[in-house]
Amino acid sequence: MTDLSDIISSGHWAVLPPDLDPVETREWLDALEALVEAEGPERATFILRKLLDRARALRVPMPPVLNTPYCNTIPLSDQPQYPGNLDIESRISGLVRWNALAMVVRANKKASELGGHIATYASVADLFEVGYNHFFRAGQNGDLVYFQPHAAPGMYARSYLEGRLPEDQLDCYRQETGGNGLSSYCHPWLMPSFWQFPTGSMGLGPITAIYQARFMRYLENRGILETRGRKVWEFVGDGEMDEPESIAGLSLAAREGLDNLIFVVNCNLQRLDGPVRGNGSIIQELEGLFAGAGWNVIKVLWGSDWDPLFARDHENIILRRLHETVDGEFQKYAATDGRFNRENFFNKYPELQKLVAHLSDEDIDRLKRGGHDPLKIYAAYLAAVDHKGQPTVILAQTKKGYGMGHWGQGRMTAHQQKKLEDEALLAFRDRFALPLSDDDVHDLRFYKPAADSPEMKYLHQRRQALGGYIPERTGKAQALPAPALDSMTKHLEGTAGREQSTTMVFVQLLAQWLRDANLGKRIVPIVADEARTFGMQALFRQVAIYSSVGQLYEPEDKDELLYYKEAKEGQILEEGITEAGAISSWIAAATSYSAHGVPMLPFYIFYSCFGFQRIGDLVWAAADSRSRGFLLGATAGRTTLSGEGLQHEDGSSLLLFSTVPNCVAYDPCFGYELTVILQEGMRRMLEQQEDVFYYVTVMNENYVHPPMPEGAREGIVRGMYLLRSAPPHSGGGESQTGERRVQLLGSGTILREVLAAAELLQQDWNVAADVWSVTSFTELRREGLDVERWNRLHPDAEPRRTHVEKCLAPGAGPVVAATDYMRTVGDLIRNWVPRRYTVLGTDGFGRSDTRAALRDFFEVDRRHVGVAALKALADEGRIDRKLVAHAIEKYGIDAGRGNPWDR
Ligand SMILES: Cc1ncc(C[n+]2csc(CCOP(=O)(O)OP(=O)(O)O)c2C)c(N)n1
Repeated sequence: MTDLSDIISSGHWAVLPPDLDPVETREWLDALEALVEAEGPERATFILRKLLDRARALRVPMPPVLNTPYCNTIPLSDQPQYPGNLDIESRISGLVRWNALAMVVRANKKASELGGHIATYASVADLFEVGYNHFFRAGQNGDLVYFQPHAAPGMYARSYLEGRLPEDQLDCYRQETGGNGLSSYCHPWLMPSFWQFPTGSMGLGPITAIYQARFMRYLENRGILETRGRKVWEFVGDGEMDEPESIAGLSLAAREGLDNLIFVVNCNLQRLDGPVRGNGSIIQELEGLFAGAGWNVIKVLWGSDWDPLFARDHENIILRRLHETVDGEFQKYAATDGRFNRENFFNKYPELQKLVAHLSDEDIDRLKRGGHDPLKIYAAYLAAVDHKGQPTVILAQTKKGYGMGHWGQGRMTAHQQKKLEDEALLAFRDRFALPLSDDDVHDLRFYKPAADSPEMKYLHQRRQALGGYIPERTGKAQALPAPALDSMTKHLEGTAGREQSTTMVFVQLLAQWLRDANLGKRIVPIVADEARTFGMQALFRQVAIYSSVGQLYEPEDKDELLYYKEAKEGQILEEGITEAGAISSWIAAATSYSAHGVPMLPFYIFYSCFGFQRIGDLVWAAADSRSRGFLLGATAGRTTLSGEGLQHEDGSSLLLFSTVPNCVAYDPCFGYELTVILQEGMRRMLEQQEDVFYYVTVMNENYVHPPMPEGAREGIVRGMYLLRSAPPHSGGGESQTGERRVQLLGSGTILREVLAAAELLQQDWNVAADVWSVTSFTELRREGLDVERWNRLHPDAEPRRTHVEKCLAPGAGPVVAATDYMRTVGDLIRNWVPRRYTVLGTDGFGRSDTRAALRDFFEVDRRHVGVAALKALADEGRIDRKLVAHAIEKYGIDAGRGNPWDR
């Protein structure tokens, strides 16, 4: 008999090493069997551990222990009774398959550019159907299912049978602009009462599902919501497991013992272009990966009709043959018929040939892979649901394009297949015994049985038993009152000569809100190992760091007031160095109002450079998910984080965040601006329940903060307000109004340079400068575009004016803007600036130096702002051009040096 461990340890395609002393081997095995029989498996585990320890000490090379044979993890003897009606379920499944296929093919008959996928759902259909009929519990106390994105047609088709989507909507698959469409993939933004979790971008489903499961534990441990018993189901493709994000959270899931998490990997062995691991075995590889990370692994590889073959295979010849077979070859067997399989797979060894001698070629053709057999799937799901202490992954082997015959099944091109001719459709009908006439098939008619048919009754009964229908998304939760602005007066009154950074203002506000009786509990502070960088260590003690096991050690700094405190009910999510993990946590918290009916308010603070630029696709997923919460880009700007250099200094995050339609971005300079912005954000997200989220920059530069000017609130929120009016003319020379006057715009810390430039202009050149604080170029642009569009579409109406125009039109003189970001940021409002407009910014590579040197280098300091203003006045003919040259000389500016972005 072939020894299993030899098969596995020798790789899945290598030849077995010979057994040099079979009698001795037998004795060892007999001893083990006797031990298990007499004293049970726990005792056997103990002995094996002892043996392994001894072997290690004797330097015996260890066999790989993370892989098991290429067969089902759950033996037939442990398989539970199937609780459903297999016959009816199979008919329902066939109908869902048909309607999904018809929907895609109909859309592509209309316009082939619409696209869509058939083969993914065809492979995963049975995995979903068992879930729908027996496991997925609906409602806000139910399970959370992350759907494999390219299987979306199947979810629409099932919802159609369930009466949740009308037929005319099925006919609008991928035709959304008319308002009645079905989105290509799972997009809550586009179908807000249907999809919960956006998974269309590969890899984001797995990582966000893991952090969702962890967040549910957090809610439970903090006493906010009972989540026990609820499961997170994540359906992922085997190709999708290539994504770094897919595997990024695996060890966290195991470390946290997330037995509320079940991954189902649809191992159809193919991705888009071809096999996932043509020359290897993706299932064995994933088994090792998940087991190594500490997961419970259940392999569902072969259907029930393989059971008798395995039972008769006393020589393990099937396994030997399976382990020789690489995935590229398995794919070929999926794409070919029973005869080919017999000749090429089974006839390789006479013993194997004999094992299937009683089967016809058709029987061999029908041998199922485990992921297509409800009995095997059910057994795996039940074991996963019952498993304690670890997350479970189910590796389900399927065929891509299952049931699509030689038009699709196992074909290299299966993924892209979205058009099928009549012949293929008729074969599909026959394959799944669908109650359709040839005409029905030809016309691609959707099929829904009568309401009182056994299928429909069964389908509804099963869903009712599981609490309702999924997917379903809730958009509203209890509104939470935002703390009033007058509870924050400390930060509105300025710092009275004391220097402070906006990061510190934020941390103080956060500490205050954490003590708020209504809101405090709902706040979720999140960091990716940067709390100390942002001066947040006081919060360690105030609200503690969340740890599912509390604190099992005495922290090194226990004697200090603000020691590193971990606690089971801790509030801070200290994610470690994983921006992808931290934003995934943030998404879970920011969508808790929907997924759990419990609004939470996450504040994730990070190095702004490691924000969008690092995890931009997750930000889009957050937006799609209708997240509500705050992202704080700290140490923001190209020149404020002076010493850190090229990969730390951010000059583009505001621009990048502004590309996301429901992200509201601000770049405040002063504490009162930040306070107003955060308060307004809370009001919109918590009270008004608007589906927006905020990106706000905070800086580490210390300076004095003035009190909030009277009436500035509205302008701060809209994006721009007058901060400093030029003092009245002090007499002598020409009039300042009109002639020697400029409008200066600044944001973030560069606003202070702009204010200083106004002083220089006044003192050195007798130029009056009004200074505008621009808290958000991006919001000004949004409003500008909105007004512009309205005017375009209402040519006969009184034209509306943008906030920028309203602010700047009454003033005089050219306009100059400076920010700590690329010039494009200042340029965002160019359309509505009513006069000559010059923009300064920090285009180029970041580098290390002092702030003063960097602002000189990027040409955004007070001197450069002053020179830009003088140049604009000269171009307008309002001052002598020579003054500009004088200024350049006076300020020691080297006009001969190259552009900062070239250096
Ligand atoms: C981030 C990302 N990259 C690429 C794609 C394009 N894409 C869509 S499906 C697919 C192949 C998926 O293969 P697999 O995960 O094995 O799923 P299957 O359809 O085979 O079940 C690819 C590359 C995507 N959706 N997202």
